[in-house]
Amino acid sequence: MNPDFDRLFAGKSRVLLLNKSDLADPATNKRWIGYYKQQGIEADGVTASAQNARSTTIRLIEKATAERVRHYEEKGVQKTIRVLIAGIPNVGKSTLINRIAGEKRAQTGDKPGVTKGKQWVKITPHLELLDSPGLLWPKLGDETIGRHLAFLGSINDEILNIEELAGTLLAKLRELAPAALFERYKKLDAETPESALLEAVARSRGFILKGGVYDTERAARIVLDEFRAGKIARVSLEQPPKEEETDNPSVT
Ligand SMILES: Nc1nc2c(ncn2[C@@H]2O[C@H](COP(=O)(O)OP(=O)(O)O)[C@@H](O)[C@H]2O)c(=O)[nH]1
Ligand SMILES: [Mg+2]
Repeated sequence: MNPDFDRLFAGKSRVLLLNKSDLADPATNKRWIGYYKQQGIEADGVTASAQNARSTTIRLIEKATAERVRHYEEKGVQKTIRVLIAGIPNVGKSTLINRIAGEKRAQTGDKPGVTKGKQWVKITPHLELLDSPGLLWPKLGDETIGRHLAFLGSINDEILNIEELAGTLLAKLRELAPAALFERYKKLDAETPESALLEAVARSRGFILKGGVYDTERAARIVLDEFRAGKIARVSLEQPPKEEETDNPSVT
């Protein structure tokens, strides 16, 4: 999560949707949800492409805003809740909104004010969502965070050394999900030196250029694509801090 969000959205009601939960390790998803709940933040895992995304999102928002809504109702005012969907690039913000709004649109048909793009999208009579461009932050912190963002496709691949990135990802996957990795790329195993991982993928897929040179660039693209599509394994790159460290809710 963008570390600036705590500051940017201070004083606002906030819910946390852990999207693409279908791509992450289920046990780690649970730990992250528990970690945020412990800090008093409504959180749940969603898959924007699945059926439960709409109901889970609306349920969380209604829970997080119930107090304010009640406050206004006591004054006889029916407030519309407006929610900004914010997150780093490529986490599925637009997919989520389209998913939720698409179902709604199918029910209600064309209606003024219900439009896609950079406008408020009416979800229920008193709930509207707004999409936003992905937000990264100026200093990505240590190298590991930048690398994880690159693995996920949150940083434009064009400014990255794809082969180096894919090689590092393969080494990480060999730690996190060795069996699944070796199953997918048969020429790769526990003994393969780190510098030869990408070539092993090229050999596994028969990516050979004229002159018998392995096409490691093509292998790199395949590894990144397959990882991002969840074809290699369900893995989580980061774990929540251990419980003793989470006692203080201001820890980010
Ligand atoms: N597997 C999986 N893919 C998703 C999910 N949500 C979005 N995607 C894919 O992730 C990519 C980025 O989605 P997009 O909505 O454009 O992300 P945004 O940059 O946050 O708006 C697209 O290829 C989506 O199809 C999800 O829950 N699971
Ligand atoms: Mg988007």
